[in-house]
Amino acid sequence: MKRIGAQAALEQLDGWAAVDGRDAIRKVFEFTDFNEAWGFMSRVAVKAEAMDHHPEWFNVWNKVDVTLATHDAGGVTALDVELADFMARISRL
Ligand code: H2B
Repeated sequence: MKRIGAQAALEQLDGWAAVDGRDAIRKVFEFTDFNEAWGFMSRVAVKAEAMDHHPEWFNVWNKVDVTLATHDAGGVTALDVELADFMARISRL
């Protein structure tokens, strides 16, 4: 997968930001409670397995802090945009 870089990805996405010191993008999703946050993570986990493309993430109660990059490519690719788009769709449900 070809690296497109964080800036190109950010032009296509809402609410994501570049990460300092590496080519990656980050967004903190906030939910009403842990149940909603974990439900989100479960749906993303199934999608990530299907894509064989996995998020770096950290959860505390109702927040999920997500970083996306394609490790094999050394930076952000279309796979990260696809996963970010999926997160946008399901977090609005
Ligand atoms: N996820 C991400 N974000 N980047 C990768 O390069 C990647 C991955 N590679 N998930 C996959 C798994 C690879 O390690 C396996 C062996 O296919």
